[in-house]
Amino acid sequence: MSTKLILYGTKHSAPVRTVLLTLSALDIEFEFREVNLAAKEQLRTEFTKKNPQHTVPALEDGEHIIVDSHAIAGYLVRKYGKDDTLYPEDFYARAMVDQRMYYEATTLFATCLKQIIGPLFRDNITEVPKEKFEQIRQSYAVLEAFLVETPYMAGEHLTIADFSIVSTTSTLNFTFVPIDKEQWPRLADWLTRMEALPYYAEANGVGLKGFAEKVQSKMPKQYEKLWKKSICGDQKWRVKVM
Ligand SMILES: N[C@@H](CCC(=O)N[C@@H](CS)C(=O)NCC(=O)O)C(=O)O
Repeated sequence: MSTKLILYGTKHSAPVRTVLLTLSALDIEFEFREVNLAAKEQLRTEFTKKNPQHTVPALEDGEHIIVDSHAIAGYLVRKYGKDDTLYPEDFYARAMVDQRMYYEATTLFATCLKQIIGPLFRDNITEVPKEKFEQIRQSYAVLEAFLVETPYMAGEHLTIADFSIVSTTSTLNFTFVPIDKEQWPRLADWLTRMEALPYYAEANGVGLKGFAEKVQSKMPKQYEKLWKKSICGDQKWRVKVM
């Protein structure tokens, strides 16, 4: 590779962690450039020139800039992957991966996570409305259904759909609605298998833990109450990545 890839982002961001997981799985060298969202660095002209959507992640590959975690993950596999396992060339297999990633983008991230995070960090609310937790539970039920026929989110093998979904689902699980292994056994098992990937802790766990600490500081009372009420009383999920 002639030019080193540059990834712009913060490890607290779930979409950024999707890209970190993909880069790790492909064993690609890259430079990480921190974009501090709290300081609104994503709105600075030097960044909006690269990404008018002012979102992270953004990837610089020589003269090209690619934005959106799903587009970046697919690009990385197609350009740098030794084979197509993580993002299959087969039309149907790829459609499955794409569908799962659209679900992540529109529901897990945009509807579940972003709608909680916005008010928490932008409007300084300290209590998340209960219906938001119900939306997360409903999305866990959909993920459980995705896993009925196959061990991974989009088929028999690990793909970038798993990276995308684990970045948000691990965040929702760790901060807002712990995954109850009685209610969603396939989802709990899948998450355990994802956590066992050799690069998981570094690529997803570190940023996830940092993000969870920020959430806890924003809603300390509700956070404790949520975890006390959790059916996963052993807090297995919570300590796993620490
Ligand atoms: N669909 C996008 C979502 C990216 C996104 O919204 N990132 C958030 C951080 S998690 C962000 O950069 N927010 C800053 C802003 O919108 O100004 C992706 O998957 O990359």
